[in-house]
Amino acid sequence: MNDRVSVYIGLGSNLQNPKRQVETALEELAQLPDTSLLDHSSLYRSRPVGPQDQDDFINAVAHLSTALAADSLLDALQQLEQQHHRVRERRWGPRSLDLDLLLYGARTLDTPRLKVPHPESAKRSFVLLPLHEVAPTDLRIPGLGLLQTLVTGTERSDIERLA
Ligand code: A4P
Ligand code: MG
Repeated sequence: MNDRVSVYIGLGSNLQNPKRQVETALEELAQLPDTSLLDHSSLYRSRPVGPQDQDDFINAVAHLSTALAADSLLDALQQLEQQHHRVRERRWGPRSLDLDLLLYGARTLDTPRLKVPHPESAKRSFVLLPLHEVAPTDLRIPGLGLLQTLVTGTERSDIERLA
């Protein structure tokens, strides 16, 4: 058995009952092989980053411990995404769940399939705020700096934590 690695997954949905999508995905992450769900953040409602003609997102971050290699974990995340993409009433419907591998231990990965830390992390309050809820206060994001510092500078007007 490989050593276990501490990983953080960003969850996002803005389609087909987004809250339910995220809550179900958290349960599914807990079932991944050789993996435990250690903790997860609250759910957040956030204004879309990117095209504005779409609904608000529900976002959250999960903290896992896993023995899966990073590419196997990405395979598993993409499988879960596909399960959530099934849109019965509309062919080629848009995606209903996004799972981003934010951090894989303290490692930096840069392959065509996998960039870790997720490159947009530092700019996105919908990543930083839920991550801050579940990560140790001294967490350092490789190449980007201390989470605490990034959180202090983040824009909060477009995001709200749900009860
Ligand atoms: N990939 C590379 N690195 C990673 C990684 N660390 N984790 C590759 C996951 N995937 C990674 O992803 C495209 C490819 O990225 C994958 O095949 C994988 O090999 P995708 O999820 O299929 O495509 P995407 O999500 O449309 O693109 P992208 O660039 O991942 O978009 P983002 O960055 O995920 O942004 N606004 C709010 N408020 N909340 C959101 O959650 N999300 C997005 C999507 C835009 N605006 C948002 C939100
Ligand atoms: Mg993505």
